[in-house]
Amino acid sequence: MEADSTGGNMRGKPDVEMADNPLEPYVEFLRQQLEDQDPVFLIGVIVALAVVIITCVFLKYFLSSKTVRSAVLLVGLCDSGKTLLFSRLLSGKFKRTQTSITDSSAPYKAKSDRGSTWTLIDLPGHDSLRCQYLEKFKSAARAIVFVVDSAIFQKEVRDVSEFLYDLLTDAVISRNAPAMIVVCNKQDITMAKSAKLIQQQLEKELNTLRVTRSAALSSQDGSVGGSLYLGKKGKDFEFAHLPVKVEFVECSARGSKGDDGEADIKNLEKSLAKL
Ligand SMILES: Nc1nc2c(ncn2[C@@H]2O[C@H](COP(=O)(O)OP(=O)(O)OP(=O)(O)O)[C@@H](O)[C@H]2O)c(=O)[nH]1
Ligand SMILES: [Mg+2]
Repeated sequence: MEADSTGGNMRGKPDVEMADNPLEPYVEFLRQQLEDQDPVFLIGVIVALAVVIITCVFLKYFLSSKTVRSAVLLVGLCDSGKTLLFSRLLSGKFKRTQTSITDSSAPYKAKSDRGSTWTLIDLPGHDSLRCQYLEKFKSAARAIVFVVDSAIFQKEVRDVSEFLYDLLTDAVISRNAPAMIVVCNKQDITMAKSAKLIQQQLEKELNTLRVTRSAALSSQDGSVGGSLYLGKKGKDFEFAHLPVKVEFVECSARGSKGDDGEADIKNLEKSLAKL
């Protein structure tokens, strides 16, 4: 009797739930329909569902891998003006700077209608620190702002080219292809070279460097052409030949009116607004 009444309860409970569950008639209807269907039709439905799920997973992966790259890196030789640019882009204010020994980062809102927010990261330019900081942040780079001191460019052309060559031939950077903006800074100084001239000189230097670097590599490990070749083979090097878009802009983080005046960084802000 007892077992019977317990069994009755156990049998009765789902009945009550079934009656309470508003979806039950639909589930029942669906089950009926599925039972009546042709197996080929069912396989078709399963395949279609699988395609939808795989597409969703793929889209999620694709979109998230894009959003991860939200860093705008400020790189360049020592004293080129990265830290002052960092301050001007974020607050517009002039700041006395000292050689950076670590990175600084802050959210930067682009001056566009979309107003996307990127993480602006100022990296130290000193040769002994440069590589380790670049390693740390390069995979997150959506854009690389390569800052050049246009006033002493002639003296630094070799070092600037070597640094730029390392960036452009880096496996991670060339795979992710972040936008590359070469900022020809310190245009307030009379001796400053124009962006056009800097571009031409860098093309000339990189043309030589890609020969000397690949020759050095092949004599080291016996391989020929193992590393990434910059530009088009058999043609003089031009930035336009690269898969990465390289843009040259003129700027002055200090501005023409000195420390108290505003910076002249409109060109850089325009480029950052296009990211
Ligand atoms: N005249 C002039 N001076 C500038 C300009 N931008 C930066 N400077 C000065 O250049 C010096 C170096 O600037 P920083 O911003 O510290 O240079 P940095 O690239 O951060 O240098 P590291 O941290 O050593 O890699 C400072 O005295 C700045 O005031 C500019 O557009 N014009
Ligand atoms: Mg600095």
